[in-house]
Amino acid sequence: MITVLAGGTGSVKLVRGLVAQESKVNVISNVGDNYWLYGLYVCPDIDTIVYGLADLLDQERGWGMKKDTFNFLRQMEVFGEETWFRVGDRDAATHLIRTNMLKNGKNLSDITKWMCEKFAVSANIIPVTDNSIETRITTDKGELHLQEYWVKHRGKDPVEGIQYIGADKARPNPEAVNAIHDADMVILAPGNPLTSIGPMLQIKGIRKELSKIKKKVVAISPLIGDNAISGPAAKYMQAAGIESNAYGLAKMYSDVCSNIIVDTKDRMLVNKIQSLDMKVFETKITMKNKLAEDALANFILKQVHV
Ligand code: FO1
Ligand code: CA
Ligand code: CA
Repeated sequence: MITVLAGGTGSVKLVRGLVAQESKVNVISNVGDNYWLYGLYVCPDIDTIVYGLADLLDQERGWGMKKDTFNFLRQMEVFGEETWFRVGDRDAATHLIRTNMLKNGKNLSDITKWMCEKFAVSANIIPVTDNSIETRITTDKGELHLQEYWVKHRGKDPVEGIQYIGADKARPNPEAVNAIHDADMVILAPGNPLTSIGPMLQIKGIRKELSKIKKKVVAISPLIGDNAISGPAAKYMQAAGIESNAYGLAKMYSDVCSNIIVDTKDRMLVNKIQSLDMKVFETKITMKNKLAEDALANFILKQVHV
């Protein structure tokens, strides 16, 4: 049994590759990106993994449902609402039903399980906590919710800091703790280290459980050289005072992880990473198509012995 800690867009391809090859996969999902919009509770990372595994994800965007329409959003615009967060019509149904279930007293874990059943997703998707965590980006213009910074303001302003509001008080999902404890291997997906994996590591119970079994934890770098394969990871790492390359990532994860997979182009960093007492594996980490997803998943499951 394997357990993956995952964000959304950067993580979903690897999760799909792993689920194709392994019968029992737990996915512990980030909730720091969750966002209230028009009274609806949007969980981008959970939904991206659910849609990705159900083959409903819009692959080009990396979020939302494929072939979705935007009539609901256009009508909100008519009503004078802000529409920078592009919720599709079918996607809106997900947020609406989830919000109703929350209002009826269900927790996010149970709702997510129900959602997996409805979308015929066999992986066990576990929100890292049922409490609220909010990732906030500090810029010279003040503090913004991650979605406001990245989607509304298009990630333009220089980042001064990143905060995880609520993470210190959040109770780790007991199922997530067990999924880490019982796993043969725990994988830190190649999501954004600061905004996808970072918020989960900030929860004490999660961090502690990972550090206990760190020999079994394998991180996949989302970077090649000084840049992220996609998204703003490098910018956030620099803002957090972390070198934006595989070495910086390894150092950031070194308390909770003893193995790291880096791209073959980063061979020159291997010795330096090994000095952190980490095992380093090299392979091609970009996943441009399904074949590459399967190849990376296969490499992790077959070539990395923990
Ligand atoms: N990302 C965008 O860049 N623009 C959007 O309009 C947008 C809408 C959206 C709707 C539902 C959903 O689940 C995700 C959505 N995302 C969008 C992606 C999401 O906000 C990501 O969490 C962030 O891009 C940060 O990783
Ligand atoms: Ca995300
Ligand atoms: Ca992400």
